[in-house]
Amino acid sequence: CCGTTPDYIRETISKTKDIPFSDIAEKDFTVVSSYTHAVFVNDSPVVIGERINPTGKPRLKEALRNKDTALLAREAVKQAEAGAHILDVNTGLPDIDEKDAMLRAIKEIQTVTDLPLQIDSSDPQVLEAALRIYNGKALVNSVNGKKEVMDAVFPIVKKYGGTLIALTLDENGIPESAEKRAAIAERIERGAAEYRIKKKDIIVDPLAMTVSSDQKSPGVTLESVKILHNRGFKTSLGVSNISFGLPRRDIVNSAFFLAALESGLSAAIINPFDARMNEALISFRLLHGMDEGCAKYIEFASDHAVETPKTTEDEISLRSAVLRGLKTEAVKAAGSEKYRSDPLGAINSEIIPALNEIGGKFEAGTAFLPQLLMSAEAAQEGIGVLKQYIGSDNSAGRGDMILATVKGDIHDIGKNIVKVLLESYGFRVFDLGKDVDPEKVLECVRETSCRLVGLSALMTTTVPAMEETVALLHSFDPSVKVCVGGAVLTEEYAAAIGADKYCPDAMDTVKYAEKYYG
Ligand code: THG
Repeated sequence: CCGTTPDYIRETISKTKDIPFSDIAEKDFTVVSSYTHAVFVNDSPVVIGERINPTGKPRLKEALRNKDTALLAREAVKQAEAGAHILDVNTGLPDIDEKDAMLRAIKEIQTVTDLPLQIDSSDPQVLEAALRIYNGKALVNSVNGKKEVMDAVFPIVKKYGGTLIALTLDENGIPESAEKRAAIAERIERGAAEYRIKKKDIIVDPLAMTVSSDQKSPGVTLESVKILHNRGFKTSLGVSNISFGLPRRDIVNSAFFLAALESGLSAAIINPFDARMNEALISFRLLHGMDEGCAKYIEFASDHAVETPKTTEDEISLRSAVLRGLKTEAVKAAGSEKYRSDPLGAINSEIIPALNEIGGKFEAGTAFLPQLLMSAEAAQEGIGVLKQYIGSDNSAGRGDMILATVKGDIHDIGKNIVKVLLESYGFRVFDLGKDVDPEKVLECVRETSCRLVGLSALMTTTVPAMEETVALLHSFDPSVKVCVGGAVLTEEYAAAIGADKYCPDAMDTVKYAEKYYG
């Protein structure tokens, strides 16, 4: 792949063979990772988004039962945008196949966000299946002090890697004293050591339980965090548990959150959309020397000068649905009233800018191929809906154009957008599809009187096929005009492969066709 030929390997060896080996060094940090990056659990508190959890969410329950992953994808993207560092994924419902739902969820979530995941299940079989397909070092939520559970979970973590969340409960339940909870943590640490799972790869959760049933328990939990922190354990809590059964949970949650942070909490499972939680966290960082020059706080304060972030699920615009790669949302937005009268406007001002933005991020290395493809698919679905409103009465024959995505390339989103635009501007399009042989394009030119061709290629590897097609058409008839476009092309490159015109975007192709037909 990518030029790794025997020659390349030979060359690499000759250039590196004299570099001395360095020994693998033990690294004493707690880290989880996704397929793109690592999140370190150290002094700065880590936010774990709690929203992918059916508890108390009828719509998510329904979606899990129907194997509908769109809502999961959306919750994942929104939590990432709200600043979560890690996402908890819990698919436990009594009447569904939890393992199947977990696998579905992880696959979907990994395509829309690059955040590391915390796999939340009490069933070791679900944990194992999930770790097998997870790309990275996951947070494994959870093990506890029960022998049976330790025996089931440690081997899985040893095999697949992962950072363990250890709940301080055992065969006798949850101890009422902080000392006893810490003692369970130490027992779990010893048990894990037998599997060579290190203390740094264990995050202890001393269990937040609702204050509504026992008003002493939050104090015990906070005390436990302090003791564990002092004994060198990283800690984590399901902070929102504290307020189950109470009104205005945000008030209690944020007060408890701050107290836990002050006690040394390393990671918190919270609702990242909650304004009070975000205020607590940003202030905590500011007051503990984690916000140089108060920059983050000032940015936050000016962003929230008037409005506070909503906790409700607001409507997602077509542009942001495409940008975030959310297909179902794109279809919904595209079908909304406001675009019916101006579907072309929707393509031009919503879909195309979103594709340009994600394309730019891809080039800059801040977005990755799966995200690019998800956006392309969302765009395609959105365009599919908008097409119905464009109306076919204006196909009055302003001229014809042949379109093809070149041989070897199966990414036809760009070509499809060009087609929709051309048709809506009154041109007739011969769409040859994707992965099209040069001969096939020539055949179409031969059989029709059309002498205007548009070629697209998304990948560098398929540009030679584009060059070949251009040459073939020009050798058949030098008057054939070929315009080219696609993510990797540039003006210079288009000229170098003998194309008649480089079209940086869909509208440019329409303009070129208009000019051609005068
Ligand atoms: N420790 C560990 N893992 C955990 C918990 C813990 N995982 C699950 C839970 N506790 C943490 N996650 C949540 C998720 C949701 C809520 C609370 C904790 C919650 N949900 C609202 C409800 O049920 O009413 C609904 C939310 C909404 O619709 O906005 O409160 O302690 N290791």
